[in-house]
Amino acid sequence: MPANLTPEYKAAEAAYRRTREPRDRLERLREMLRTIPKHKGTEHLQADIKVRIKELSEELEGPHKGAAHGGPSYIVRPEGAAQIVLIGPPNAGKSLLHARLTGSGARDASYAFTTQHPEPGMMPFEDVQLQLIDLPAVSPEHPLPWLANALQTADAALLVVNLSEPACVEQLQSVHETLGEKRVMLTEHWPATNDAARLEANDDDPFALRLPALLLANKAELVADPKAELEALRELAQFRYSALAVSATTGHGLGEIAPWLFERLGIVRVYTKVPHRAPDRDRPFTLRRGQTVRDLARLVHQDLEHSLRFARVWGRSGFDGQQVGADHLVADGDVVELHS
Ligand SMILES: Nc1nc2c(ncn2[C@@H]2O[C@H](COP(=O)(O)OP(=O)(O)O)[C@@H](O)[C@H]2O)c(=O)[nH]1
Ligand SMILES: [Mg+2]
Repeated sequence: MPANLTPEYKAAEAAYRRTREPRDRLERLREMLRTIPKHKGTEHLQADIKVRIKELSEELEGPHKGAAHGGPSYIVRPEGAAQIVLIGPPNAGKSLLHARLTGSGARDASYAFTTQHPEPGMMPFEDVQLQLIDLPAVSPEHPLPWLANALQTADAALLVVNLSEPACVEQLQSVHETLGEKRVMLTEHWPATNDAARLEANDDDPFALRLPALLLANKAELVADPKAELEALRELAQFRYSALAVSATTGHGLGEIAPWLFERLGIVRVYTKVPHRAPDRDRPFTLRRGQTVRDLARLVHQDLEHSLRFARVWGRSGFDGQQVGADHLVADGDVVELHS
């Protein structure tokens, strides 16, 4: 990182890292370019910022052939409790897994084989939804110039491999290399809290992206001893991700995926209520471990964050009806009454 960056630039960069909405990101990038000290030491970074601005503005403004309204087709607006991407070599079963997990069963494998751009879908877990995005294969043969931008909105990745494929080790290596060239790193480390996620992203490189990953060893029904095979793969490929042996065809192991993600992402469901009324149990607000009543207020309504006086909490994070302040940490299943 260039040494003499100004506080103004650093603030712009921090704002960029915090932002997920693509248009806001573009704004922040322009702010970074505007504020970066223009000297020799920052030339590389300036060039990087310009490339990102170009890519993102083309993505947002350029009409795409495939897109219905000429809008963005490669960046999927986050919906639900978290956004998770399916990443892996060709033919690993990403699209079939996507179809099975999101219930978009209409798409058969012959169609899925032609995955060309991100395909969103929702994977239900209890009363929340996780957004699952099917992606084209990540391999040197199929360059995806938009991939780094498309991954910026993701919270995590499911790294899918074909356990019965003899070239699996090489394929994994090639996925890692291809992502690495785009400064995307998959990590076995899932941040314990929302704040930790932000701090860990605080790398020297503002464009480096670290995505927590769970490895899915798919087509497990094709091998005699999936457990042993998976351990052998772990040895050979030297990965440290948590891994599940699954089969998109038989459905084996698929039920474990959503609960695993829910837990490791630290998703926290909060049900709101108004005084003297029953809580709204239909649709929880979803936050992350480490978030507070203030974060909830912001989710409910922008203005509420500032007008909030106190809250009452029922559930794990407080005794029944306990009065708490804005900094109170919320816990999964809490019922919260916001008072402004
Ligand atoms: N035997 C078996 N075949 C699978 C499994 N999952 C996917 N397939 C098949 O593998 C091929 C590639 O699947 P696809 O989902 O298109 O892979 P993608 O390229 O990673 O999206 C298709 O013929 C699928 O039917 C599985 O768990 N077991
Ligand atoms: Mg596919």
